[in-house]
Amino acid sequence: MNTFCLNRKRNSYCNITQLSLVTLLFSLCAFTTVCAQGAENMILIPAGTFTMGSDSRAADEKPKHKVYLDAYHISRYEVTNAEYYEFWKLQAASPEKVSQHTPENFTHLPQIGDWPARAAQFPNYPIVGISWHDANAYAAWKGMRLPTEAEWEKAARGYTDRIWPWGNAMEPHANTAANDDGYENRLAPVGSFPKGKSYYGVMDMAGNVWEWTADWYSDVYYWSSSQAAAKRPKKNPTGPAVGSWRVLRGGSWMDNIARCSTTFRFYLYPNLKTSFVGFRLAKTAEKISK
Ligand SMILES: [Ca+2]
Ligand SMILES: [Ca+2]
Repeated sequence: MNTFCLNRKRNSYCNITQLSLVTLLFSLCAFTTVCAQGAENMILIPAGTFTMGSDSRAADEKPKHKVYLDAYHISRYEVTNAEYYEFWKLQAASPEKVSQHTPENFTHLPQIGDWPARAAQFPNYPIVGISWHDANAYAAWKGMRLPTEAEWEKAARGYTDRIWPWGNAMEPHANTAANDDGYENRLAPVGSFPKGKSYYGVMDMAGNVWEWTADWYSDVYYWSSSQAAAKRPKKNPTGPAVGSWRVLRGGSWMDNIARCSTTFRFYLYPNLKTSFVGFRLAKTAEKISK
């Protein structure tokens, strides 16, 4: 793991102007070979069937049913401020675009801060204050996409039926609203909870920031998938065809641990920019022809 890109300490270049400060950051980053979304930090999730949903939790998570997914990659970490800054600064040639993809400021939350200063101040913290559209634009720029809801859930729970990415015990292995996780009422740098990694090694799938997925939300999606699965498990489902809200998964620093489970489903209007929503990337694995 790259120590610069995942350094937990705040840097102290406070007397330099915002832009030169951020430029300095990325000059340094260029000398390193690994940032959070480097190729080695895209985790291959093998093809196969997994169990989606839960029989014992919220109504929209029911019932358990089988879903088949082709192999895909998902990013080990939530996308960081430093990474998003690389994308954002390239929009500078178009005032319309730079405005469109500028994260929301959180002056009242100094632990998150204003953009772009926070890209240098907190480079390894997850990007927040971005809409679903911003997340999509970033993913496309990286040649990737957002995970589907099914891809997100498989990466979080593996082939087991884990309630949380690490298992079924309610332990402080995630940045939630609890006071015992080391990050009280604030974000944590990505990858701060190695004991909370999923079966596949994906980090922060519980807590820290909610993560936009590609899918529209429907409260009967799991039920309708289960009806189809009774004949044959759905293959690479992409969610409802239409909707008003996009699905978010995993819970955040503002949520109790129950909402950070591997099956809990949340949703927001896609144009909302909040202090508790970020995203991670996915990419379909290339098929090797014989
Ligand atoms: Ca916390
Ligand atoms: Ca998360």
